[in-house]
Amino acid sequence: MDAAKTVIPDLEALWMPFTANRQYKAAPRLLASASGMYYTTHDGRKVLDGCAGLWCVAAGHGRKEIVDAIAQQAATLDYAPPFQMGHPLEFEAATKVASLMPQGLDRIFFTNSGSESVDTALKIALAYHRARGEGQRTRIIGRERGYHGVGFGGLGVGGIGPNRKMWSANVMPGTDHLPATLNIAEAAFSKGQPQWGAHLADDLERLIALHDASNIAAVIVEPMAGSAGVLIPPVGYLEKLRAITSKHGILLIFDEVITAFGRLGAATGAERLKVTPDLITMAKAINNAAVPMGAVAVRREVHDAVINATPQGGIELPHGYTYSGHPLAMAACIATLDLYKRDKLFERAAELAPKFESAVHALRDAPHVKDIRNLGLVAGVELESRPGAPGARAYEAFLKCLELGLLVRYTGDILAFSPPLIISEAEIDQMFDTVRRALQEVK
Ligand code: PXG
Repeated sequence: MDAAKTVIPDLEALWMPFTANRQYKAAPRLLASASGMYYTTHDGRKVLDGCAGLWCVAAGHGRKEIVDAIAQQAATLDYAPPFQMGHPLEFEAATKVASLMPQGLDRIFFTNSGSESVDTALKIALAYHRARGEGQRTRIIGRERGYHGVGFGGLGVGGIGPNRKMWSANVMPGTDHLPATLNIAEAAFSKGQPQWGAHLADDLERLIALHDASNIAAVIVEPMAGSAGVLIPPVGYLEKLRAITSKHGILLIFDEVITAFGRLGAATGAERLKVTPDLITMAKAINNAAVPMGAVAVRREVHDAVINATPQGGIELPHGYTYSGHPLAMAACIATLDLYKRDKLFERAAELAPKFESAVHALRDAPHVKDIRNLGLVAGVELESRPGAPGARAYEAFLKCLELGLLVRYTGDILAFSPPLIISEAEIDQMFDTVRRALQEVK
């Protein structure tokens, strides 16, 4: 096919994000096209997408309904300024997104990425307390190993050391961190939510005693932490966080950039895990990643408090982006949410989850496997690190999988799986059979 003849372009000008630039450019890996469950590489090889791009292409690639909606919108209204002006699709999209959120979280702010959604949510939390005359509530609690994007706010509440290190003195101050919930010694090879670990939420009481509740605005956690290596919330843990935050007037923010829109077998992680926060951040699958887009869903009382604190005619929240509510992103969002509903993809994810769970846990006896964790259509396989070379084994497994026709994600020595929700049972087997073969070949 033509793709096989694609010439590799000059690679030098592009500074690639979160990439070992020199290593990559010495042996580049390019994707040329995608359809359904598969990418095609620049040299014409078909690769099964084991990670929905980057946890985002939930409906699979190149869906005609979404492509057509974007093309039609580009020809109708390419752009509209979002400040003091509006266009119909952004209101329609907000209503549709709101209809999928837990009850009460029905006010929607649009952004262009997960990082922007996080910083927006943090700003709204601070604005809310200020509006209520509690402007001293400024501290925000995150969690170790949490990933909340790369803005200075998200870095501040984030808990991934290497991401913070370079900017240590500049990340948002006034934070503190709960402990991460992963404990392999206690909960290795748990299927779904681990039984061990709910007590880790009690650390929030310790932080409240330290900082005083009157100074704390919000707690932000991923209901299931993806980026740092698939950390599943222990049974009862999120419930405790909810109870403690409510008791102390602290807002609870779920960062659902990965978990919203079907990944866990429901519209949101909140719905799947039966704990309702006050704000939810989203991006990625909100429009199948077809156009950059994010959103924040806000509990109505939080929204109303901020809106009503400013006199009529005043701008209630001095915040927003040139591309908030971008017409192409909105068109893609509406088409995507319609597709999820028509094809019952959230239900499909829930139905496939037991098969996915047994297939990934069958890798337990594969070489190097130290732990396996899963929830919905997400799984993490943690490998024993090679002595003196942390991360090397997972990187080699990633390369080997790619060679064998499977794209996976890796972080440290953890392989992460999050396929499009359209994956078939046969493709689930194909995916984990490939992983087994790759692990057998990795030293
Ligand atoms: N919050 C969460 C929970 C995320 O997973 C972001 C915020 C930031 O979103 P943007 O759109 O600004 O990138 C994310 C992003 C990985 C990986 O390898 C995951 C993300 C990004 C890059 C890599 O798991 N998630």
